[in-house]
Amino acid sequence: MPRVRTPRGHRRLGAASAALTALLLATGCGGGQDTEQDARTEAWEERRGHAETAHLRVWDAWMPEPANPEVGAVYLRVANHAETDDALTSVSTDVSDDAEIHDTETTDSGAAVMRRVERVPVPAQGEAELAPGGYHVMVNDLAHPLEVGDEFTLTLTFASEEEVAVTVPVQPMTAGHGEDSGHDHH
Ligand SMILES: [Cu+2]
Repeated sequence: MPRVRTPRGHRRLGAASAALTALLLATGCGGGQDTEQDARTEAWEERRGHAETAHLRVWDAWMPEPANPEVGAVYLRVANHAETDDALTSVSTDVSDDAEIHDTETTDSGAAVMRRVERVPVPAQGEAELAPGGYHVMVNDLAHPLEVGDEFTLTLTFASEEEVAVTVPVQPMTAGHGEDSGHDHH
């Protein structure tokens, strides 16, 4: 924010913030036509965890409030800025000693089943998404039940030996999965 020292500072700040709002509306992908639900979803999304190293960026990290008090799933996105392929190979948290990387598969009978995987590929100059219906971090044996508003630290270790620690907020299941937003697909 610009510092305004004149006696009319309040009015000038007001004008500056109106200009900022206009700028955000002009550049936002919602275009000001969001419904209330979309606005609430975006407010949750803004509070999701993010972290960065020289070559990796992690963002959109969150856990839907677990229905089962002992097990939760973490979703997030990873971008690899390096010229070489990388992969997420292990995970750990401060709320459980038992966190795993899972994928979700649909069986021949149409049931969704999860299985543990050793790695999530993150291609050079590319991205990986951990999202409902696909890859996720499964946090088993939670030390205590997690509720909306709680947060914890998730440490991601990559094949490149880079480590990224990201804060994961617990959010309502209804905070949105991004699957219908269309914003993030290339
Ligand atoms: Cu799982």
